[in-house]
Formats: sequence, C-alpha cells, structure tokens
Amino acid sequence: MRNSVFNMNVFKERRELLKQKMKPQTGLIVAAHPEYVRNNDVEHAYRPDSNMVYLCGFEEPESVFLFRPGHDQETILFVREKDPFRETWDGFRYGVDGAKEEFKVDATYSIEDFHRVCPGLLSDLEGVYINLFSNHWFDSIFEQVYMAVDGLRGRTNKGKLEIKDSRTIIGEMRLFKSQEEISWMRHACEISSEAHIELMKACKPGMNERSLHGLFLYQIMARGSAREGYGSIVAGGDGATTLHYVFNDQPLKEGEMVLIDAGAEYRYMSSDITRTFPVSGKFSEAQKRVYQAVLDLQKELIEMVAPGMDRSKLQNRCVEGLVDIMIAEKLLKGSASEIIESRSYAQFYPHGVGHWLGMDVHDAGAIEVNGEPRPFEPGIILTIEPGLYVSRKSEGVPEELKGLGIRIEDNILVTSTGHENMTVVAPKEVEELENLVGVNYKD
Ligand SMILES: [Mn+2]
Repeated sequence: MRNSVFNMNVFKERRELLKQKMKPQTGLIVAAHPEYVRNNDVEHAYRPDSNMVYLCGFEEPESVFLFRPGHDQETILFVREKDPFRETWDGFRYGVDGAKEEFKVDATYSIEDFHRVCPGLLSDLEGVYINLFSNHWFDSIFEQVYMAVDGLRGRTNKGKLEIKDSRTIIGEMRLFKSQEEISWMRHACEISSEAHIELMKACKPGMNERSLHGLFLYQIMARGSAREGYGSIVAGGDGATTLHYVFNDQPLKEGEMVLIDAGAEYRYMSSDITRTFPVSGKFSEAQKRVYQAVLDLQKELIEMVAPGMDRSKLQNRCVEGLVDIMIAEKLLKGSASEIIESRSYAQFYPHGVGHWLGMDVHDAGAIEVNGEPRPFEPGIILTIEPGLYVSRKSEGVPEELKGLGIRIEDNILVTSTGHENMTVVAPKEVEELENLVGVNYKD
C-alpha cells in the first residue's frame, strides 16, 4: 500500500469550485496520459498529467476521472486492476477497491470496463468537458464511448452530446493559486534557490556541464523534490545562446559564463529559475557591463508586477530596455523605435518576458481575456526573465560579446498589494556571485 501525499480535501475543494464554473447538466473527464517507451521494454519515468492530479490526485497511467455534478455518483475513477504479476515487476497499484478507499471517490471501475460503463454515465448529460487530440490512448477509448452514447440517446430524442474544451475551464482555476498551492510553490522555489547556490559554489573551469546538472538533481532530491520541473539547461559559453539547449555535455571554460535554467517540482508545483555567472567566479569588464544592464532591467520589471499590470505592458518595457542595451553595446544600429518596429532585436532576444507558472512550467490559463491582455490578480504566479543572447555566429557585433548568453529569471507571486519574489534567495548581484562561485575550492 502507498499513501497519497495529498489530503483528499484538497481535491474536494477544487471540485466544488469547478462545479460553479461548469454549465448545468454537464460532466467533465480528465485522463492519464500514456507511458512512453524509452528503449526496448523500458519506459520513460512517468510524470502524471497535471489536470488529472489537480482534480483527483490519482497518479497511475491508464486511468480516467469522470466528474458529474448533481448525480448520486458524482466522482468516478476508472483504474487499472490489481495484478500481482505486474506489481511484482512494476510496483504497487491501487486497483478498483484501493482507489475508491484512498481517493475518496463515489465509485471506481476497472479501466477495462470503460467503454461499457461510461456511456450510461454520460447519456443523460447535455455536454461533457474533455481534452481531445492530445492523448492518443484516451482518444482511442473515448471514440467507442461517444458512439455508444449516441446510440443510447437516439432512442430518447436527445441531440448529440456536446463536446467542450476542458483545458480552458480547468486552466482558469489553475491560474489562481490557493494558499496551500502557494506554500508548495514557495517550497519548490526555496529548495531550487538553495540548489542554485550549491551549483555556484561547486562550479569551476574544466568541470563538465553534466556535473552541474547532476548536482542540481542531487540537491533538489535531497531536499524532498520528486523531480526537476522540466529538462534543466546547463549551458556554458556559446551554448547559452541556444534557448532550449539540451545537450549539457560540454566542459565549462575559464573566461566564459554559464547559464543554468533549472527548477524543482514539489507537490506538482514547479519552480523555474535561471542564473548566469562566470565559470571562474570573475566577470570580465564586458560580461559585467552587459550582465548588470540586464539585471537592472530584470529588477525594474519585477517591481512593475502588481494587480492590474499585464504581460503585454511588461513585454513592451522588456523590449525597450533590451533594445537600449543593444544600442549601447553596438549590437544594433539605428533608433530604438526603428529597431522595435522592424523587430531586428529578436535576433538577440527572441522570447517573451515570462509565463504563468504552476503545475506545468509553462502553466495553464489564458493570457488574454476577451481579446485583451489579462490584468494580473492576486494568486497568479509568473516568471520574469529578460535575456540577451549573442551567438558566436553573429556578424557585425563586437568581438568581446560573441558567445555571450545571459538570462536572469525569478518566480513572482502577484499579491493584493504588489508582488512577492519567491526566488529571492538565489543570488544574482555581481558581487554576490563573485564571492560565491567556486567557493568550495577556496581555503
Ligand atoms: Mn521560464
């Protein structure tokens, strides 16, 4: 037997809120996504679907949760059956009875019976919220159910079961974090920040990027994190100018900077921190000048975060600030307005100022409402991450800036009075970094 890390009241409260957002006479389905083969008979480590975990906390593959407000059986889980043979190999399964007991739902069935049982549970509804076309396993089992529902309704003069998008309605909920979710995120941010500090202390020229990645995993897992929230980026020198650098396998060189974009997941809340610092612990003049300019801008952007602010205003200020740096550093010629108009800045800054943060690193929730940028409200968590990237291949740029990639990223909670920087523990000032980097090797 395994016990869930969650108190089941969390899911009950979330479902009560969801109920108020659903149209009358509708149901909602979330499904586990499938396992993926890594090689031969080995699968990739399984990380459950965020919406599935959000609404019922069930973490096994081959499971479906059905929510039918107003019915006697309101909460229903379809799960894998107990299987002593498979459990000997792959580990514990709750099974039909265990899932009902532990996850406090009204009814559970074997997933093998989904196509037989589910049609009857949907046939009297007007519509169902569902996420189709992103989960081939679920799409294939739902197709049969949908046809069977049609058959049942044909005899009752009911029209077709209306299909609605579940991601929108759940995304609206996930965007606003509860006090408990904020406390889990705070923990994810704290342990990630502490891990970044340990990486700074352990960094030295000649070390491989992979060593720092491994150290990050050790530091967060030793602090209770289940896994990284996304594939960590450890990119020395020119590697940092590739935005989603995935190789993490090059030696770190004296004189270069290293960019580390890594965050821990705790209770399914993911932190997302980026720090950039000199491999040797000492900034060159050019590195220091550009870094300080990006840092000043990042701090200014964080100060702007408050209720009523929106991502579009932050993005505009971010672009303006970075374009000023690009002109001062002779990366681009011309006036700021021409550069912004032509978007020529995008070769050195091709991404956004930040994104929602939560169970997914790029979290659910619309960034626009009725065609307008969504004003920030308390309980939203977002990243602020300006960056400047000068590839070695860039032409017509100062030699001293070639191969320089800088991004500084913090995780910001919108509060009723302004904001809270949840990753403030991770150092980013020039002097702090110079004092910390490589300190493990100093007497
Ligand atoms: Mn990010």
